[in-house]
Amino acid sequence: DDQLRTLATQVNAAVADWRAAPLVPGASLSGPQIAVTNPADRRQTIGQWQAADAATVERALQNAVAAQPAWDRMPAASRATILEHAADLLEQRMPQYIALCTREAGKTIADGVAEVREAVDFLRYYAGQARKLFAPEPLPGPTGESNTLQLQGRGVFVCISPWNFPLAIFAGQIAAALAAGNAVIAKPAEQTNLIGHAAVKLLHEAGVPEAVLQFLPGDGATVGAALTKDPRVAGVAFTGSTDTARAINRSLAARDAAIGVLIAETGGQNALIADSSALPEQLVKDALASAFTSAGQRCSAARVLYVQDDIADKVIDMLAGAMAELSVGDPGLLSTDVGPVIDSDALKLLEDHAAKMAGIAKPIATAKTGDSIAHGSFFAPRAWELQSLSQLTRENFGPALHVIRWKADQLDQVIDAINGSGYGLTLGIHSRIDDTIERIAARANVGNIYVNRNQIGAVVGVQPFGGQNLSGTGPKAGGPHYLPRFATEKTLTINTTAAGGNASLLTLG
Ligand code: UN1
Repeated sequence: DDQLRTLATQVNAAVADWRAAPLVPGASLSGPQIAVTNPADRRQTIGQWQAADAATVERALQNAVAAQPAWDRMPAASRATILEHAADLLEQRMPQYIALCTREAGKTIADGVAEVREAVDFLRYYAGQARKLFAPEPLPGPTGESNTLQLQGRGVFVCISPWNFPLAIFAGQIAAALAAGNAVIAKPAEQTNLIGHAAVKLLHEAGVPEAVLQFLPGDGATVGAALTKDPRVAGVAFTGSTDTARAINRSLAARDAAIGVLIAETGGQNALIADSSALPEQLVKDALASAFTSAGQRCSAARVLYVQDDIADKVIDMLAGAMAELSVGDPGLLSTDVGPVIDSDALKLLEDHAAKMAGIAKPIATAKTGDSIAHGSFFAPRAWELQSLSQLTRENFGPALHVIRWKADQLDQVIDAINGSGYGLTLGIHSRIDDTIERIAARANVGNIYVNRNQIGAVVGVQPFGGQNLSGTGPKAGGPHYLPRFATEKTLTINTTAAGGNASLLTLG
């Protein structure tokens, strides 16, 4: 529509000399400027970034420790007001943030819009939660005593975020940690430093003190590992691979300090189960959206389509037809369905996967690509038919879908195989039979189940998002239990009489 066209024009016109460097008060920055290239066209440099060194990491920790108590003592409602102001600013400046998502992360315009919206939603949601949960709560108790439960920030929180939601998840983690009264050190994914830098600047502009929210771009060893092993860090919010989450957990546990908290959201081997009562048109549309939106670079994306054999031929045919219609190319064009993958390493992994599939799977379809892809990291969406889920040994983070047929008496085996992958993030179900839907939903060990729709795009506050087992620690992002995990609880019991003793004991006594 017209609004989207106007937005796309603004997005594509937004050019700036985007820069990212550590945002750490008092640090003296040195070191090389590293060029950032556009994943859709590697010949284009869109900005520069500079990595943090060990001295900058140390300075950031000192700043955070010094600044946190005052931030924590502020009423939660005042912190919330600042985050809501940031949400307003982000909304006003939508085109330039979408532009960054398109150029640096290769997001389509539609994905860019969703990305900014989700960031705005996270900021407002955790602000609202903080107002509700952080007010001191008087508890009933015996006469002669007052009892209050109060949430407080844990201290310094490190937020390590992924490139696939470089604004939404980045801002979401930070918003929760800040709302709860923590000082935050944010380490973005190395692929999306420019977006992270712009988001942190915006939060500063909205009123978050610079020492309360610091920005440390850099690699996992110099920045990530140095932070997570430091005893001054009270907790880490992390979204990324299961292996990295494990390493962070080990590092937190090994410190000679209080045991740090880890809130991790990791990968998935997400399935979509369709039985013979599924409506093929709807199924194919939802499978396509679940597998190929954002070039399949969502941890929520469908990787495996289990289709009951009665409808399998028809569905596979329609899938191949629909894939031929996908438009793969320039993410800045409104007509593009699938943009590039994030970088050449990601592309290489997918190409290796395709080579492996060529040996063991039956090809179903490869989407067509236009001329615009010659210089970018593009992987045309692909689908194969497999015999069993055990043929997939890892999560394939891109537009790759695997179809497996099942027979009427094999439903339990299908669910066992999905649970057996060890992951448990999203699950799609396409069926018109209530019993089947209930049976699958009850037995599948996953965090988010979607019935007769696509299985991506969880909405903050509406569909709290996060998985089980290898897919993460919980609590779910955008859900009511997330924010309290960033806080510590304090019970305050005051004797309101002039006599000594313990009113509770007398009452219970
Ligand atoms: C992720 O891919 O890391 O439900 C999370 C969704 C998004 C979250 C995906 N809101 O698709």
